Amino acid sequence: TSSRTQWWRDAHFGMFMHFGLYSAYRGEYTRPDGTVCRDAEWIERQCAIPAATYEAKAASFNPSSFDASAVIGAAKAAGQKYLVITAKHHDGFAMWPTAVNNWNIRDRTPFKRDILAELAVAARAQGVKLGFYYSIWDWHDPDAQPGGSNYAAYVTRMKAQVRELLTNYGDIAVMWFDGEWEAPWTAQQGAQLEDYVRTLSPGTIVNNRVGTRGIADGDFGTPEQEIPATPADGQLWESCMTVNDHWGFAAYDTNYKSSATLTRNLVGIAASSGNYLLNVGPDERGVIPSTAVSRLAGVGTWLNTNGAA
Ligand code: JFZ
Repeated sequence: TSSRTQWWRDAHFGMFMHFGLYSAYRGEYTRPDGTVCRDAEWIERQCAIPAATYEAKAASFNPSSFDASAVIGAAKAAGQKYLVITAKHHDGFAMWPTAVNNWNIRDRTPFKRDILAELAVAARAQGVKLGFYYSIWDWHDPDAQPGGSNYAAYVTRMKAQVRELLTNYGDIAVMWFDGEWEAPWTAQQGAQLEDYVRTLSPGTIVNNRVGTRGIADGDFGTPEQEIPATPADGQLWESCMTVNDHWGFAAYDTNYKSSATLTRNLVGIAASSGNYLLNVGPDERGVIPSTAVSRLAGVGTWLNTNGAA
């Protein structure tokens, strides 16, 4: 518990945002035979979408209604102090114009804008901290595949992307790694990546999925969809949860938690000195579903009414 993590421990509440090329499917893939397969941010893998088909989808991904100020405003209205956006999920698609490859929003979509730059400007203007989710597992880079001939070359590219994220967008509050469990990723590579982040950006708080989720990996543990009964000794922790039943946008998923449930989760987590990272998934236009926004706003109303904001 260093002063470096003070703001994060005080914050207790952040917005998680799963937004990527998968959002363009709206949770449904219609196969060539006309049958429909449903999933969200895992749709490429779970629905066995051919790589060429998934790549072609990028040409129609145009989330032109994305409004970074509105996103940050929704977080603020909920009482959330930081935002963690999926810069790159398992599909490997970069939501910023990375120079490392052309599998990114600028080179492949008609949208072309830099989601991360827009969020950085809006977050700074409204006093919300910004963090990036980055998947170590990568379904797109040939060298990252099981049996890929040159995983070291992929790791070099990954570090180059992490450098972009930590140097091109101002202060980055959190690096939230994921997908360490499937990649041919070792504890040593995790420790090296964590050191790399520390060197580039000493103030950035790092989650434990950078390595092997040990007590010494990163700054905080990441229980998922649960409030741990007995938090690990001395380790900071953050529970990530969905507002409905999926991380990425799925039009058919209207199973939104009530504001009361979300508030109870937040209060329970904060009472155990944890953080609550509550996810929303913008749709193919870049808009957070209005029900999600209003359920979050209900939490903010409770916080304000009870003097907890
Ligand atoms: C991962 C991703 O695969 C998923 O798409 C989403 O981004 C989520 C936040 O993280 O999924 C996980 C990761 C860890 C566990 C379960 C699902 N886990 O520890 O049980």
